[in-house]
Amino acid sequence: MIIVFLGTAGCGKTSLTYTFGEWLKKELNVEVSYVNMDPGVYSTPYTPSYDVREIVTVEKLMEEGLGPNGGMIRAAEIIEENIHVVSRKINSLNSDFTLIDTPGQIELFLFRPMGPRLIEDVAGYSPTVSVYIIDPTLASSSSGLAISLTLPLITRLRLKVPTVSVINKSDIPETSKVEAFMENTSSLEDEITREEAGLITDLASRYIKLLSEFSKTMRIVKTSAKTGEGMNDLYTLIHEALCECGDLM
Ligand SMILES: Nc1nc2c(ncn2[C@@H]2O[C@H](COP(=O)(O)OP(=O)(O)OP(=O)(O)O)[C@@H](O)[C@H]2O)c(=O)[nH]1
Ligand SMILES: [Mg+2]
Repeated sequence: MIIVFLGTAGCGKTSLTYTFGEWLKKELNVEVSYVNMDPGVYSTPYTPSYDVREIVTVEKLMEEGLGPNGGMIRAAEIIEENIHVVSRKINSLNSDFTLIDTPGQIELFLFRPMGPRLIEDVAGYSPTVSVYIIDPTLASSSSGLAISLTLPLITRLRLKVPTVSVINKSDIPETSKVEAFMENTSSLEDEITREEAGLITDLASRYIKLLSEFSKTMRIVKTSAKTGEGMNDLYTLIHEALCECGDLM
């Protein structure tokens, strides 16, 4: 099974990849391979079985004169040119679970061809699910949460694999505000209406309706890569998502 972790910069992709992988090894006694797809990372808490920095690093491109953003974009282009090499290497990993950690800037993986092409290649080979990580620090205002809930839908649309959502950093106080909104979407709608004014109110209200319609079956769990909370729930959620789409029976 392949599990891809993605989310906005600093939401805890690398930490959760590691904490979840170690939990799988300890609790389920299974073999786990880690894959690093972030050409910009300096170090990872796990030892990658495949590391895209074999192909390119942002650091090297910056030494050659590019700035940090130019470096990331060029790195993404180089990875895209080599994407079939990357997917072949990932497909040849022979573990029960392969966990893929993605670049800090979500747009590199999701909005450019890199992520969709890679996932198309690996999902043809193994059951694949993506885990969209919501950062509570970005989701503790009503419009911030609305945006955070849209990104898993966009992820599902772009990667075309089952996508589950988690609120990571459950150990920080912002999480309870996010939870309160999640429990009552009509309060979220009211809050957005209060936050915004005029024409935007209508947009906000329709937007929330759209989100609730598409999120009906979307159960969100809380995790903390720091304390280890919620790993069992995340595992169950991933399993449910794959069973529902028929990839696992
Ligand atoms: N309190 C708390 N902090 C966390 C948690 N998960 C990650 N962090 C912190 O959030 C910061 C970013 O964590 P990373 O795991 O590097 O996040 P990332 O999404 O991989 O970051 P980029 O790849 O740079 O976008 C670090 O300071 C982590 O220690 C968590 O569950 N709780
Ligand atoms: Mg990272």
